[in-house]
Amino acid sequence: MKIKKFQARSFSEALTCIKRELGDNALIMSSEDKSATRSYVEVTAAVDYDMEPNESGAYSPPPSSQTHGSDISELKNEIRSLRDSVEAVRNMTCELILPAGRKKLFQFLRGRSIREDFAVSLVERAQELEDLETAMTDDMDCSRPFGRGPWDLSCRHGRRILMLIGPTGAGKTTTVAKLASRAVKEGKKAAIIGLDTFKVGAMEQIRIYANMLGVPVEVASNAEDMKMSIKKFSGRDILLIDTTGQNPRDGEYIKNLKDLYRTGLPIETQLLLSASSDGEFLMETQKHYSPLPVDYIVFTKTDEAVKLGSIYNLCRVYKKPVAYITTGQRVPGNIEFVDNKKLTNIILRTGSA
Ligand SMILES: Nc1nc2c(ncn2[C@@H]2O[C@H](COP(=O)(O)OP(=O)(O)OP(=O)(O)O)[C@@H](O)[C@H]2O)c(=O)[nH]1
Ligand SMILES: [Mg+2]
Repeated sequence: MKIKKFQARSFSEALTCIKRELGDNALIMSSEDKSATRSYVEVTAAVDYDMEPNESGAYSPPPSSQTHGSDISELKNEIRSLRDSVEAVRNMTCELILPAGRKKLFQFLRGRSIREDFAVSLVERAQELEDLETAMTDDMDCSRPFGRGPWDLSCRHGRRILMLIGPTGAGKTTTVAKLASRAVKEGKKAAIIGLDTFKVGAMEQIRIYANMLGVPVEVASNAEDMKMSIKKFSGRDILLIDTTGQNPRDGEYIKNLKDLYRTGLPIETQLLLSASSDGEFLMETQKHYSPLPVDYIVFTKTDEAVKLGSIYNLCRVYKKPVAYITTGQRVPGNIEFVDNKKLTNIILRTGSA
């Protein structure tokens, strides 16, 4: 076990240093507020040598063993329960460093799966629930890049080409249909381009939606095809491009997506992430998509999520504006264009009491 003392101006700053140096698995052993005499805080943290981050920031996996079928699922359950225990201990130790009166707010935020260092920094800025709302609202960004909203279909600035990317099953095709239906309702001329040639049946899915909405559809299998389809739809107000969902860890997949931008077309990219996914998966996933020029994040399946703190966590880490959220399977419908305040309220009201 490696034990180290950290001094910083605030507890959240100390936590950031601890995470950077010892990694996410570090445990806080003690803390002392020396601000009265020396204007700093002192926190002692420890990490097991096996859990120290390696050079790439990831943790070394334990040596592999001969495990199969039910053994693996048993192991997974055990790991999950261990992770819960570590989380509980970590929360307790974090609470220790907080000034009295802020612990309840901290627990409230953790009950919404707000990351512990973010929760500490929030309760340092907020005394009451209302202050918390304000602080979180300030941290969110549902703003409007390009001087227009994600759903300004007035097309004053010319036509829009929106491309939806994201991991498998995030809800890209369904959301393309929702957006197309909204465009049609607003009297706009929409068209769909399906780049989804990877999955069997994927094109049928988008064609069914397009027929249902009376919107033309083209299928493209590469960047050149896509360019031609975009040219073909030059008279349309809004083009919606549905892409193949694949494992974001697959470098070839990210490279193929990158090629699409070489066309030089003004494509706005929305990264769709399922709010019901594991927080760790979301953080990891956004890293894999970061080489791409993502303009907005979209959180889908917010209706299925038990907690929505990962939306806040991701907004703080990724610093991309949220375009909208989706709230169910229904097409049309089940899509909400939220502002910072509304999104904060949704996050705060979803979770344990
Ligand atoms: N509960 C819920 N389900 C959703 C939402 N959006 C999409 N789904 C469902 O999620 C499943 C996958 O949706 P798709 O639109 O096919 O996802 P995709 O990202 O296109 O998937 P791939 O093309 O395979 O990568 C479908 O069953 C959708 O009905 C949502 O907001 N809430
Ligand atoms: Mg799809």
